[in-house]
Amino acid sequence: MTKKVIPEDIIDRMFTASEEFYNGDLDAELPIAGCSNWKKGDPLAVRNNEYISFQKRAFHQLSLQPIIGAIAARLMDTDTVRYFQDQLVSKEPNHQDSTKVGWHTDCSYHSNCTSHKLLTVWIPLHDVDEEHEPLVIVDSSHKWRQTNHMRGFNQNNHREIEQSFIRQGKEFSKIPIVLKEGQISFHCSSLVHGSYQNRSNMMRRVIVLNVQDGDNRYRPFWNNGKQIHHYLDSLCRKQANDLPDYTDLAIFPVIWSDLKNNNAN
Ligand SMILES: O=C(O)CCC(=O)C(=O)O
Ligand SMILES: [Fe+2]
Repeated sequence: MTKKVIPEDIIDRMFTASEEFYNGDLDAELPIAGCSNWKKGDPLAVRNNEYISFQKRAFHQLSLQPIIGAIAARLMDTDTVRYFQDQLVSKEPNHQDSTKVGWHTDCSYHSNCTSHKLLTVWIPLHDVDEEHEPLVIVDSSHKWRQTNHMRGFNQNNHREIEQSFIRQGKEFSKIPIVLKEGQISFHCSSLVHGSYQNRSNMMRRVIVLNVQDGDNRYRPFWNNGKQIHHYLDSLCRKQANDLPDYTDLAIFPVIWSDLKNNNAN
């Protein structure tokens, strides 16, 4: 959790961009299917839109904030921080049980990455109090084993998952991350997290940004005989060996580089 590090005018601009986005005002259509991309008329109470910087350029202004990169570089102990993906997650107001986000780990969605250092940045577009249902993290869960296949984001089975960890002797201690506009939080990709229903009377909106360290590269990955692909694998350039290149700056721009900043001094 940080103090206020993102200026209010940038957050306000992102809030407006999210409204424009929901009204169909896009800069680019995602060229292929295969990711969550809520659109008007979809019944889902959690609106999940991935690769939003790709779809609407205004969101880059937030995702490329150097302060985010500078903090991430220290947390990941790396000299280079690259964008990996971002998403707009909103929850319809008023107690809807279906606005829960199930317990999951983000590394479960990043199996094609060689690095275990990827971080998620949670950036609310307004004050997020208890009633809006903040992000909830599970204390010390990044040390638990066998959590790298928890793809439960869209599940509504909190109690079931909790009980299964408790049966294994784990303490399932939940910490809500209440933030003011301009504050952000970082979590490592092996931390178990989710959230509960939005009890407020406004839509709860956040930008979720994933960043990769300088050493991260693509690796082929199979789960139960099925090859796993990341959405951007088919959009980024290829390496000489024909595998996706996670250092392609056109898709994964650098947010922070100690090398660049040292050269500038
Ligand atoms: O906003 C939420 O409730 C969940 C977001 C999330 O899964 C994340 O920040 O990694
Ligand atoms: Fe997550």
